[in-house]
Amino acid sequence: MDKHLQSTLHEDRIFPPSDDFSARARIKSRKELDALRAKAEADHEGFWAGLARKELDWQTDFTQTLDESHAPHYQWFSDGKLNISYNCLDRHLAAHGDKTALIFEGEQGDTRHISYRELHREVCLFANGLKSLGVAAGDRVILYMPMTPEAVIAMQACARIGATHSVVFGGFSAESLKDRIENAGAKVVITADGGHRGGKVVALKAATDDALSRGCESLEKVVVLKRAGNAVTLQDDRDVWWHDLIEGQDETCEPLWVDAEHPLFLLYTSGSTGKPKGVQHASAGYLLNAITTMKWVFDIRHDDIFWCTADVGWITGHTYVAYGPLAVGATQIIYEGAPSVPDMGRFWKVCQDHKATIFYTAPTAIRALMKAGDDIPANYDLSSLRLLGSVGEPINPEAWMWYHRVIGGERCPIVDTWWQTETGAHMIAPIPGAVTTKPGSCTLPLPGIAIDIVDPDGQPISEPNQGGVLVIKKPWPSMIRTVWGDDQRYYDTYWGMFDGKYYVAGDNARRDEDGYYWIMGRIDDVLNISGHRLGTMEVESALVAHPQVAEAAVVGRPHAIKGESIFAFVVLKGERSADGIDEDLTRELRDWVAQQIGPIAKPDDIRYADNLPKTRSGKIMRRLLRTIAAGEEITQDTSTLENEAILQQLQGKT
Ligand code: 7RM
Repeated sequence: MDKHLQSTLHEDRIFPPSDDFSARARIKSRKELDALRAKAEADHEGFWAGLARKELDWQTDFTQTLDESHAPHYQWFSDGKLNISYNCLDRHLAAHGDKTALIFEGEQGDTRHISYRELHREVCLFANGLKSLGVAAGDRVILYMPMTPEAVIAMQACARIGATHSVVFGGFSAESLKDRIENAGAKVVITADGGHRGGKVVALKAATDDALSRGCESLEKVVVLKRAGNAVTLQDDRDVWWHDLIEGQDETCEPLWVDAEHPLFLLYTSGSTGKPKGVQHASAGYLLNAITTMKWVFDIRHDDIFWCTADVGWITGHTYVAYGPLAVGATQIIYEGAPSVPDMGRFWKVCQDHKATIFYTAPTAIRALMKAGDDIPANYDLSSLRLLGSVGEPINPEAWMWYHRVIGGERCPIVDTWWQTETGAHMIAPIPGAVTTKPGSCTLPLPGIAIDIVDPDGQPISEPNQGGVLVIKKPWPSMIRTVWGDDQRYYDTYWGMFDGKYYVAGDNARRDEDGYYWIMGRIDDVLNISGHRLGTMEVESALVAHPQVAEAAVVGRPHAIKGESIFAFVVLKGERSADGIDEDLTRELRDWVAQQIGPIAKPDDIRYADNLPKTRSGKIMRRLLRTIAAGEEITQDTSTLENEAILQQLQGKT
């Protein structure tokens, strides 16, 4: 069997930054970037200590940069004190109090502009409201909210008083909400009557009531924002309207100075077992990497209009909506709803109407918008855009090219950012004014981030294009601190594979001859065809490169001779046959893949469907597809799927 993961896909297109972009960028050349990287390599702690003092406002300076005495529970700047909300709001007021912080657009078209001064006021009022409910430093507060400014206000208010928030995505069920409230031992839930999503009202308060009726012993109070105006029932002793809570509160609220390591938030990821896994982040280190990446990767400037489309229920919505843009004093767009309301032009209309300059979204959205055709974006003026970003999954080169050509007008650099809930901020990404991009590669590790690729024995793989396990070799400020209440699970999941030596991300990757990183897929999804180990990404990208294919997912299916054969699920740009089978096209696609990357990667089976099973944040769930490909009944939990109904179709039942 191959020791290394085999790579078969070759991509020769390259896109150097334009002189114009580089001239105005914060980091202007590869030389400048390499110097920064060399500085970090020469003195890892000194590099981060310098940035921590430059980029953060401290109430008490720190004397120790990195404390390794509890490794792998690393601590950064641990005897320093600061407040995260102060760093996001107060410090901008004197010079930029009237600058717009948030441009909000609801799904139904309502808009609001909120300045830094107004946001600060709202955060103070609400923080005082939380205090009046008895919320104190270290208490856990759950947010189960629509994507409105109040979600950001509530997160910032928690940070202001040292409460640890945990946002549960509004699309999750009452049962998942209950599990998270119980695991966190939360005292308060902040929710809304409802939110607008996909043309419907999502009844958040009703789901909260349902969750609380199933247990949640620790829960004392529920705060309810009036948003959608749908009918709700308030329980007298437990529930309070947001507007009643802030009524008469003081408009100032002194920030509570907390330790650098104070738990800022928990964010639950579903994990492979049923029990939710609460990724715990700290304060100072987290905000530091949020800030450095806003500057390095998004090249954020005073006059930018930044739009990250992620919901605050995901890490992307924490780092690049609730914290990063505010910490650097930027103006950002928040959109409440779905990209398809009223039609697939909504994102482009929002970009046009609010003059977005930086747009950051996920490959799943890019592929869906690409499937809708070029005519739709052509109806909008996208000339304000200067930089595009991608996050969440490998972006297939064809989707990258479409994004570049149709959305970016061949003018905007694309930053393909690799990172995780656990890493807190971008780890591998191009610096747009300095790094030549290649479609499908997240390019180079950021300064101060020690990435490597190792074989199953933990030996670094130095030959180019040999796939292996992606690891991070040195601690970094915004790293996960633990799994809430389960240090053993923290160790087992992220450090166990190489006995605590490296942080293991769970992805496979290769590095090409220029040192560029290419993510090949999750370790658990590797295909094993006659002893050749292949990642999912390359076969999928070869399929997506076919003019008729919009999206593809491949999995291994048990095979008597080869061990595994490749089973591909394909979404076409146009119509598909009713039974999901199309022999002519299948023959063509098999030949196409053989031609693009070699006969070894030829799918034995191809099934056509209207969509793929995805998590709520848009990642393809290959685990379920493996069960379907093997012809087995699905016994896994499918409630975290965004589109549960698609399973019937994928099984060939509709
Ligand atoms: C930010 C986020 C993390 C996993 C990660 C990868 C995949 C994310 C990229 C990517 C290829 C990218 N956090 N992933 N970004 N794969 N290229 N640019 O998504 O915790 O929800 O997921 O997502 O597998 O390990 S996450």
